[in-house]
Amino acid sequence: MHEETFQAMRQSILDGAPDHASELARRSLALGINPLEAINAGYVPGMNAVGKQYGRGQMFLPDLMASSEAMTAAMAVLEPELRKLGGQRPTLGTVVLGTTKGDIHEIGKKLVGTLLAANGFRVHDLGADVASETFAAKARELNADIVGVSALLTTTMEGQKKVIEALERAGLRPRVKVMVGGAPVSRQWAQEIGADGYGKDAMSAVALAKSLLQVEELA
Ligand code: B12
Repeated sequence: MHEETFQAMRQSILDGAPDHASELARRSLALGINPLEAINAGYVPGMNAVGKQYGRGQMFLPDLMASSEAMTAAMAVLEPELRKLGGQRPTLGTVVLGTTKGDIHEIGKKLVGTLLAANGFRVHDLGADVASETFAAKARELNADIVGVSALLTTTMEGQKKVIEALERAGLRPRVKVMVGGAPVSRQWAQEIGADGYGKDAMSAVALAKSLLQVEELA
């Protein structure tokens, strides 16, 4: 129904145009488009297309950065609306979230945090390029139920394993569940490193967090 708007959103990411991306986000809210649908049908496909073009050598690092700025601009408009969907629900559990050491990608991880918060989780986002010991220290401090670790580079996936090891050293496993995600991460990798679960996107991350804590699916 809103295909034209979604197409314009995809294009604003490909063009690396932050002002246009945020303008479209505002317009979509005015049209009554669900912010999550705008992200999933509009902006994320744009990021995926950018990733493919960069991988094929058809786009370069400055283009990648401009596209990520456009994505961040759109998210800045949509995030507060997503959070509102969470309302005043009781807290389902505490999640400590971050991207592994050496990895500065955080758009997807932020989206995971926003949706978890919108679904009633208390989320503490450590940001990107986070040392494994920092995950463990924060999990202890907040008495976290779940630690979520993002990695977007094949070279930083190993950091997810290091977080699990840091939690073990701190005596927090298996009480604290670990979920992992990020474009190069798979269910098989999650099993290999002894994580409790893998989420392919932000929606699955919410379902996974609920199932790890055995929380009933809320309507
Ligand atoms: C945007 C981007 C950047 C931005 C990041 C800006 C930022 N603040 O985040 C900038 C320009 C800075 C960047 C830099 C680099 N990038 Co980059 N980047 C991307 C790009 C195009 C999109 C990533 C993105 O935001 N996707 C959109 C979000 C919504 O999706 P997502 O991140 O996958 O997250 C979803 C799921 O994975 C999941 N998820 C994510 N985290 C978690 C965590 C948990 C717990 C769970 C359950 C789920 C989950 O849910 C999310 C929401 O649905 C990807 C290509 C791609 N398609 O992935 C390349 C890509 C990841 N980058 C790549 C590279 C090579 C780099 C650089 C090394 C480039 C360079 N030469 O310097 C640097 C790395 C610097 C560093 N040390 O980290 C490669 C990685 C190759 C590899 N396999 O290792 C990719 C795949 C591009 C390519 N095709 O070559 N990049």
